[in-house]
Amino acid sequence: MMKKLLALVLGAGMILSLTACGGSSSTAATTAAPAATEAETEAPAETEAPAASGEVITLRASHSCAETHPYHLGLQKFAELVDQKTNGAVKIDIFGSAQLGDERANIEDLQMGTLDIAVSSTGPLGNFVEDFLILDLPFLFSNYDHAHAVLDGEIGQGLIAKLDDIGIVGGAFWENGFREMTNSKHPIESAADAAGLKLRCMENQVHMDAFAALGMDPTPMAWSEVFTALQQGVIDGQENPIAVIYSNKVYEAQKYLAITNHVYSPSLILFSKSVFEGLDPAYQTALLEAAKEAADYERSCCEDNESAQIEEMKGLGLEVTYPDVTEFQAAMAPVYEKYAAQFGQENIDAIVNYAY
Ligand code: EAX
Repeated sequence: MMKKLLALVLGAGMILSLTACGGSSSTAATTAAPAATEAETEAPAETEAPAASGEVITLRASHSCAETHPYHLGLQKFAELVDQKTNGAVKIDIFGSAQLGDERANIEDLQMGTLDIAVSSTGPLGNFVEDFLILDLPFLFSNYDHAHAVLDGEIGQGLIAKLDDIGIVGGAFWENGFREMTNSKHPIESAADAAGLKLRCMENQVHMDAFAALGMDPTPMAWSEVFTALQQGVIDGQENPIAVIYSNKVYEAQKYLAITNHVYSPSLILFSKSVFEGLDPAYQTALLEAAKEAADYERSCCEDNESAQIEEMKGLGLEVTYPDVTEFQAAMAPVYEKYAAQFGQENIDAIVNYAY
């Protein structure tokens, strides 16, 4: 089974096509937002049900990546769809680069109702809903199709339903992507080369256990602090999907990129339950429909440019290696043993063997 995963994971890493994001995304939704009324300029972003007067409702959406990253492009598409579905009654203001806080802080603010919408990787979610941690097991997903089938099917939708218990409405699974390793010390050609590196990781216990199993020094850190920490040499490296490495210019602070595809990282578009339930039911439906309809576009923005972005970063001086991940997978045995006891082997097998 694990060998099948290896072949498919490497296949996923090698055959990504060079096509642009599916369709163009309008920036209208983020530039034509109506002049904020007195009430809107007085944050917090708590949003009440629409007044009979047809007043425009403006919801604030946060994410932690650059404005060229698929999270931002996906939110622009989402805003366009919401505008269409509500005949202009609901506008989305998008705040990228962690202007409204990092992913974990955004999740807390959604719970409190002080933030309306956030796009976040599922990495921090395991601190709020432990069941999400199963998705972070290394080499769990064989390729993008496998991941999408699991997440958009009963397993993923079952996890989304659990967000209700923590005051959040899950809109839909979007994508972060297969995660790769960068560092400033030396090329990673084997698992032995990874050992000893001080690697920034997300605030996620499964990731920390996985990198420790490789003999690395996992250092959890909010994403907005990483670039400076890399520049200062506080950490040797980090790991993220190509779209994050490229759009956040991580290559300017790193010398080496290893294509390991060691974890598939989903993301989610999330709504504050208190804000969502305060909206007209028709607007609630519009938000959920738009979240799902924007998913394919956002995923294509992650996947379709990976090869071209890798080539461009090579041209900018990044040295790229393609290590044999068999050793990396073998090192994960104790991590799988630990989490089989926590999540249930049958639940891990259900994902690994999911028909797609
Ligand atoms: O969600 O924290 C991370 O490494 C995330 O992958 C990134 O912020 C995109």
